[in-house]
Amino acid sequence: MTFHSMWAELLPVGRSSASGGYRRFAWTGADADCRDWFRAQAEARGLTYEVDRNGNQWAWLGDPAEGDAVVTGSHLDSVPDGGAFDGPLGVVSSFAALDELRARHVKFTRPVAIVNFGDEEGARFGLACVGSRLAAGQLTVEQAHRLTDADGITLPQAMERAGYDPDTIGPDPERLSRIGAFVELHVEQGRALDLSGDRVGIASAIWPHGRWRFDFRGEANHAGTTRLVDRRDPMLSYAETVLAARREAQLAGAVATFGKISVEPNGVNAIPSLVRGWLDSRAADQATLDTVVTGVEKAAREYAEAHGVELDVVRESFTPVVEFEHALRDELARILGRDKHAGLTVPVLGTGAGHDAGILSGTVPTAMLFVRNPTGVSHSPAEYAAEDDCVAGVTALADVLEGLACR
Ligand code: HGY
Ligand code: MN
Ligand code: MN
Repeated sequence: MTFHSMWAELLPVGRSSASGGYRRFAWTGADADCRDWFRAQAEARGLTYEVDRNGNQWAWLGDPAEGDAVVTGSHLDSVPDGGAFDGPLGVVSSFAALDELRARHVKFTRPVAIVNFGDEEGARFGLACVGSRLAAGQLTVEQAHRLTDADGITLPQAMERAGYDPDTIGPDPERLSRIGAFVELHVEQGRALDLSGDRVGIASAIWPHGRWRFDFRGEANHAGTTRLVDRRDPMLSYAETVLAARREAQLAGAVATFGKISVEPNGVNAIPSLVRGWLDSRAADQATLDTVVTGVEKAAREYAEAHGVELDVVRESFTPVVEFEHALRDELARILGRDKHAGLTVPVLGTGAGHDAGILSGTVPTAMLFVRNPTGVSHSPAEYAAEDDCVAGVTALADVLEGLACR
């Protein structure tokens, strides 16, 4: 199996023929097909395959019980109509990098594993990085059991229907204690590498970011017969809040997006009773993020009051700032053969995108490699990375794994 052949095999899984985007949501059929693909890749290489208590998949080379393992991998699930690279590039590259190391006949001195973390995007249940948060104890079993999708199916029910035992979920400190370093390769979700002319870069940090649900409750009524003065229309408050989010983000040099909305009863000729909007906001530091979200909520409450609408705001997902461990980051720079002493700067870049590596960074030493994305577009069917850049990423990951696991 080459990178190209693995990529081609995975490409059609969970892809919408209508949009060309991916719908690989946690614990659905498409997710199961991705998981089958992962297991087949692991077993085809004679790796020890296992699924942990939280449904994350692992493929081991060597004995995990030895500890101090070097782990790589990423996720295979997607956002609605996401691209082909966000997540899968890291998993496919991990298998390809292992193949490259075997071709180099390296001698591993530490256990090595490839992981597929479940439900990284939170597309179905609204919380990002469920698999890695559960393992790291950043999501309690009670919180996980309360996660519910748009059809009212809870996470435990979805896991059970997918053939997994939801009663085992929970913190996995023993497993994480076996990891000496986790390195996640990911397509860049931005254009820094395209602008610098580099194929591969190293992550420095992840911006703090979160998701807040704004529930605007008004009064359902007839769209044709209700006078404007008599309306309590939540759609108006929502619309004004969307504009306020852009304004607050612009003022603060941050980002804020209302990308998801649900309307009840969602009829063309009915004034809504309820408009739910989800805010995603991110900033380079916590204080700025707090300023943006506070500003948006304050504006939303003023708009709601002006229209006789009630407002509830619920924080559904939050990830604090992540500063990747400097020693591991600098080790990657050294291994990649370019460091400041050689007069060459290693492209080290921050990101506003969340990752499992960010969740784990509080528990194990983690680092990230980025592969050039010429347009920077992500979370879209248009997401793209050139194959020669992807292959350069595989070589860089193989070099890093060799440098870390074959001392
Ligand atoms: O939303 C994110 O930043 C990531 O893709 N889960
Ligand atoms: Mn993503
Ligand atoms: Mn991702």
